[in-house]
Amino acid sequence: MKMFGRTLLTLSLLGAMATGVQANDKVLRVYNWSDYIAPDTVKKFEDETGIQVTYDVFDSNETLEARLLAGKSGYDLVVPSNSFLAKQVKAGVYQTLDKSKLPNWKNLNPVLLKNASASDPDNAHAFPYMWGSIGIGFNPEKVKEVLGANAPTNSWDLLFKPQNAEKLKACGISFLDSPTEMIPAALHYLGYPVNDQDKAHIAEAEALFMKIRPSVSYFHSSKYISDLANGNICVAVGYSGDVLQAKARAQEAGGKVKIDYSIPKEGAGSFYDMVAIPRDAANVENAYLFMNFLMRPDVIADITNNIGYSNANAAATPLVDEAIRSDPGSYPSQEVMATLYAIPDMPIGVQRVMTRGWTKVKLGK
Ligand code: SPD
Repeated sequence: MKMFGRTLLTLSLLGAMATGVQANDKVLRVYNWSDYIAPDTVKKFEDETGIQVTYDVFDSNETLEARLLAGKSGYDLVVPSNSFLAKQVKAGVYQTLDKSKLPNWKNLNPVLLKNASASDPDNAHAFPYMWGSIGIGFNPEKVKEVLGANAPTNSWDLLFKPQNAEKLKACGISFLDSPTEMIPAALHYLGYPVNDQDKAHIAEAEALFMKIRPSVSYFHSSKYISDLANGNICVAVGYSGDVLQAKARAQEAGGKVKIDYSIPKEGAGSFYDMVAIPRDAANVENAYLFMNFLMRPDVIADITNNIGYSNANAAATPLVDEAIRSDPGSYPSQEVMATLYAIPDMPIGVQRVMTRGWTKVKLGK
């Protein structure tokens, strides 16, 4: 029996190789950011197509990139940010998209497609899923208790001024565990370009973190959602939609904990998260079906309504809850948008320098 099964498998693989068509069982393996999909999206897709989805999550580009560059990630669909995409495209990590298999592409927002094409000319390998900013999530009541009514919650001074961080230590501070996002934030605060490759300037940015390191509770890129919501920390540098999820959870839990999100007036990082098919994906046709499904206005609007991030689908906008569309954290004003900078795409060598420095920051020595 076993032998027969193996022979059949071998024959179908040989057949697939001969026709150039990749094998597609009724399975799909997706690797997405944590807290980045509606609770029933995958089930809806499975019910409509009969395809079984294995859905895994990560919480940093660094983690995703390590898997992709090691080769044979085992995934059919992944979600890198635009700042990492360009390098990965050049490294040949992704398949060129056959847009004839994506009839719902027409629903995507042309302005956002154009912005995203800066990392992937002609949007040849990926489409934008969600976008957002990296700002400050905070508990206004606790921050006020510690720093008074004039606490600079609209400025990076809130955290980068050691005298503020020292006081906020009492109620808990967290930063994203991502050197490629946090070091540019410090460079920007210090008045340097966010894509500054000067090692002395990068060292200054690390030194800024070292000064406040004793006041930081932890560095993590997803744990702050629940910690903000249940009052375990009072300030988190985090992703816009994740902070809005913390706010929603706190409200659902009775509203005792209040959470706000601010995009600091000095400016903050912005990102697009992009959906792409790895070169060695085993279930390419199913990946196209899932991509096309995610481009459906009803599907993507439902995701935004659950996770609080703005999607890149123009046709979905009328279906997005008014509360989200009018939230300046999800949909900032034009004025605020003008203060956002794109998280820079750093050469691998500079990325390594940042990662080494960041390890020292986390260790505090
Ligand atoms: N929980 C989902 C977080 C998604 C954040 N992606 C951001 C990447 C920033 N470069």
